[in-house]
Amino acid sequence: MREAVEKILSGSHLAGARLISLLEARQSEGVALLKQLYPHTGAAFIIGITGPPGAGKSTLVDCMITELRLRKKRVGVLAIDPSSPYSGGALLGDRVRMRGHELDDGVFIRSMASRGRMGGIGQSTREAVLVLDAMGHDVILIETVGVGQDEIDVIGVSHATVVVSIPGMGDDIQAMKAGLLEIGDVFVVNKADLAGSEELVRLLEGMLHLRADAVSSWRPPVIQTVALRNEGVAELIDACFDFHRQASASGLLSQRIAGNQTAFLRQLVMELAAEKILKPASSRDRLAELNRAVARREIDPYTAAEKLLATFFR
Ligand SMILES: Nc1nc2c(ncn2[C@@H]2O[C@H](COP(=O)(O)OP(=O)(O)OP(=O)(O)O)[C@@H](O)[C@H]2O)c(=O)[nH]1
Ligand SMILES: [Mg+2]
Repeated sequence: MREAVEKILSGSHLAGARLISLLEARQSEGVALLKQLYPHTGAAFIIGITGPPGAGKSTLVDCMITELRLRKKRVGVLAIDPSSPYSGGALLGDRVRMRGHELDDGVFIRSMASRGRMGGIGQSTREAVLVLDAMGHDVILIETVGVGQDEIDVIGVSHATVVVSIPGMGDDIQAMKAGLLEIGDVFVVNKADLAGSEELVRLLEGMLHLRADAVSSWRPPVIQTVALRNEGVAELIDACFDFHRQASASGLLSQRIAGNQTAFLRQLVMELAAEKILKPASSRDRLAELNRAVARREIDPYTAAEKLLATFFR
């Protein structure tokens, strides 16, 4: 155990990858390691990159890695894949597009299934981020598709959120108004080589103008990029660091981190409680018994749940 902890702290890719796999498989051995690593986390700057499928997020992340390496930052990347719960598919796509960094010791890239055994990306992503943090990465990039719960979860672990959009999104922008527009700290109009990018920038700026940020005076910038040609990427990285500086100074960041932490802790408490309550054989028998009574309409499910809990909390 000591050895594994030291390997991870020294940045070993192999040890890091192994631990993330353990955590994904919900092995208690993984949690034991994470407990020891936790005091060594907290230094990384965590950036979530979200946006619709095909917006160029992976291409952009690839450029961001290059730019961050020029600035001597060690970079960890998590690519959250929504489509394939186990492997293959888009995972391969992301690997192929980020392949240029494979031989760079300062870059660690990991693809993760968005829906693990417990459902939802929340926990495994959070745990993987802790591993990447403990490995000594200065910046952690998390790519997720902005289609629903996944990006909401990813905000729950990020310090800054980059929302990527592309010209010609049309109605999608309206949908964005409700969701993604509220969560972005930095906005990117990628594929700025295509027609309609100036219009999209103006539209976004107009909509962002209406956004009320209570805590900070940060005005989310809209940055045009052509990820295919590595254009606008330095500006994007500058904007992320600017946000980090301002949000640190204003207290927004510590407030966000505290909120994220509370959510994590609550989630762990609920999982532990559920396990303690539902796992024992006696509980399973009692549950089956109550279930039969519910089916016969002798008891309603609410009362049944209360009865089961009552045996634990008197
Ligand atoms: N014209 C143009 N095409 C781009 C640009 N950036 C990326 N692309 C292309 O857009 C396509 C999708 O790029 P990805 O990086 O895979 O997009 P993604 O958002 O990661 O896609 P998913 O992970 O599948 O949601 C690829 O064919 C890229 O080559 C750009 O700046 N301009
Ligand atoms: Mg991608």
